[in-house]
Amino acid sequence: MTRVNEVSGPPRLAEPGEGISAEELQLAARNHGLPLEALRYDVTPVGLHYLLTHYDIPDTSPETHTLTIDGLVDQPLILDLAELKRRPRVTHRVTMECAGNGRALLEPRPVSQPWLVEAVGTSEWTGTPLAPLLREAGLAADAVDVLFTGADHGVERGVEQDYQRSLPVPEALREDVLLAYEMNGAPLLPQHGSPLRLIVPGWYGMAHVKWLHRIEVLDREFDGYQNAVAYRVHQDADDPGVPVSWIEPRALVQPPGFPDFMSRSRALRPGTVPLTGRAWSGHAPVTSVEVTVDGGLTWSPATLEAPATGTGSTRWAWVRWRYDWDAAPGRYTLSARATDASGRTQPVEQPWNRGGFANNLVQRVEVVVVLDE
Ligand SMILES: Nc1nc2c(c(=O)[nH]1)N[C@H]1C(S)=C(S)[C@@H](COP(=O)(O)O)O[C@H]1N2
Ligand SMILES: [Mo]
Repeated sequence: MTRVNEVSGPPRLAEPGEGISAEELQLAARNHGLPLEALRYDVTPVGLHYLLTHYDIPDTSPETHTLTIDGLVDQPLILDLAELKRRPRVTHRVTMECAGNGRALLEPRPVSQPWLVEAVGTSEWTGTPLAPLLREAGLAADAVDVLFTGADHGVERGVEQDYQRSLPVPEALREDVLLAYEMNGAPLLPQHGSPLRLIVPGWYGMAHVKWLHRIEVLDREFDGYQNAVAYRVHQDADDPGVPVSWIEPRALVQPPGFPDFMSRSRALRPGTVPLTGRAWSGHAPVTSVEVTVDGGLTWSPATLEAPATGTGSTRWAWVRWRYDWDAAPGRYTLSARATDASGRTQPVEQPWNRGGFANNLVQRVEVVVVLDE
């Protein structure tokens, strides 16, 4: 008899020079990125936000969906959506990035969802804070981890599972961690976790569990697949490494000029070119962005613009940067590099890890400045 653990094989590293496979393309077509021109919006329109779903989008219903809070609590709770909506309502603007962003640019390439740089987006998430609910349920003093379970189910490297991720108790009790039921003022769409998801501002995407239906308080560190096996920064499977958590600083360039259909290389006209883009970091606010137009030989400071005021807090949202470039005809490689208040910045040569996680290599944008014909 065939067992479920024979359904999918171990992860693989691409051979030198091996192109993107049909399997990677299949993942990339389901899980799209942010079209980079959408970096122009402070808040990403919902359909332009990147998407990542490990298994299938589950068949959930806002009418019948419930959230159970149990495990090491005095009083287990079961809440439906109407009850959650009657609780205090807050909105946070949060930049979310997949931990695997940039993976396809690594050498050797970990074979998985082949992101280049586009696995990012910023939304206004509305919901109710998690911490008061955990306190109401009566979190035990010896609680260690809080486990979040989604309604989606699949198999990954031979392990059949519901999508589950835990947070250490102090993180779960952070006041800005939300149980969100709206994205940009509308009910969550099916692909973004309808009707309820977790939002953990500042952490990579894998922590923001979609289709959330159970929260279980544990007296130990959760050792399930998505915490203990996947989402670790390590050199090989035998090395436990460190768990992926806070977002590393990154800046992206909003592509200037106009693209070539196939290569997406950019052409633009000579003169003063306002270069702009976004920068973010989960660890600490972005303090500076530098720009290079000569492939990294010289860097110049960009101006940071305060984010436009929206509803709710903006600490967790990307900022816009701007640099006016006096462009003469020729070929150029443009990059922007973010530094945050913790002193973290982006590498020009990326340290490698097995899963391709939490990398934040400086982006390279090839442009040619051409005269009008
Ligand atoms: N239940 C569930 N939650 C999930 C996932 C998933 O596959 N299942 N993917 C995670 C990952 S890896 C990312 S990057 C974000 C993506 O959120 P989005 O699709 O709304 O952009 O959701 C996270 N939450
Ligand atoms: Mo992700």
